[in-house]
Amino acid sequence: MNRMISAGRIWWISLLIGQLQLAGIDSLPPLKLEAAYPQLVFDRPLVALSPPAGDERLYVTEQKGRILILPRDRTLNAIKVFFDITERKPYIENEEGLLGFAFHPQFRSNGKFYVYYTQHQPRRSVLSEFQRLATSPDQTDMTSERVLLEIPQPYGNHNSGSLAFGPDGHLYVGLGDGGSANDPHDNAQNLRSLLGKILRLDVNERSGSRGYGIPQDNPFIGQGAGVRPEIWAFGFRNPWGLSFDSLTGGLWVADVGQNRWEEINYVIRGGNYGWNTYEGFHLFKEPASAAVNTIFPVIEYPHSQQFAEQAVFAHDPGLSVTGGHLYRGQRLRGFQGVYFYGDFATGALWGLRFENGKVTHQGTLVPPPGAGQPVRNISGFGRDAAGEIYVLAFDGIIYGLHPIPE
Ligand SMILES: [Ca+2]
Repeated sequence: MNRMISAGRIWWISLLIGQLQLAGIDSLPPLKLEAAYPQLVFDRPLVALSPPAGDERLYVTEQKGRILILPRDRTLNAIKVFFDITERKPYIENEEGLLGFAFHPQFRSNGKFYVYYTQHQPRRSVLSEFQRLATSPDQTDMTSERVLLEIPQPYGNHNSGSLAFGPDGHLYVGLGDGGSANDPHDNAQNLRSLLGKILRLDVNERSGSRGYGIPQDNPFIGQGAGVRPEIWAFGFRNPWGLSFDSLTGGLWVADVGQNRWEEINYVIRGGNYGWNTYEGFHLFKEPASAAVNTIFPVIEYPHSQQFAEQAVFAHDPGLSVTGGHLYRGQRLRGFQGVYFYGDFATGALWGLRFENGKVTHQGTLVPPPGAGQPVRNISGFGRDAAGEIYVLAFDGIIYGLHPIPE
């Protein structure tokens, strides 16, 4: 049973895998970042997306509680405030605020969308449905709120809140482990807690007293008293940037590490992604047997070169991963099928290609800003109706990606 092997052996296996995996990885060409909306500066932008059909405008969330509609003409500075809960003060601690946003797949006809935000006294995350105003579709009907779920949060960090609809029409919700450090309550491995999980909900149904339905093929239905049927996958610390590949329907998510390893994961039904027994490929907390059938990341990277000799992949260091999207756009030739991700602390942008269970390409697309240049904290990624990808940063800029002419 592989879960019974010792930490030392895990390390040795990791090193061996590393040598194998380092061998066959090709690089990717560099890109450059340019402000996509040169007239606009945002306050802590986190999510940018276009509605599912018929509207190519980008909607951008700000952590303090607004969703803004950006102009079609990107040279203009006219924005519309679509949604605003800033007076509810969701943003108090650094990782709190309006953290998640997703359009219902039938938004065009039903006007529904979903947000995830922090509230206090008591401290909790709220997952709610809203509807746009029938009479003024670029505004939200603030009386339309329907709370689907309130999740008590023991600490101010690791709230995740990343939302995405899958090709199955269900809403996937990323939840962090509850916060503090080390997952002190072991939430992520506990199937009776919603924390440290990715949930899968049917927003069109109701199940008993719940404000949502439980899809019949969720993996943990009937798995024991108190086991939460909402869970799709578990063992996450702070899943950030939940995203579906628009071509294959594959689910990708970053998981922010503690002190050593950042990771990118490909998520499958019922999967255990290891935390807090593993951080990346590395045993974090004895015993290894506490995490059953751990699925290791697609890729990991270290917090410093100090850990490089234990690394499974040759990869630049960073401190806090930001998950992005898999590219299916048209404008960046040679990047079809590349997953974009970055680091909040260093501002580096990377890409990787993952085929048949192996990383085939990986590279630094945009290096961190040099000494003396402004810091570019990459806080989120955007994707528009054409599948083009944007980088959101706390310098307030929404960046587009451009090839570097040869
Ligand atoms: Ca993991």
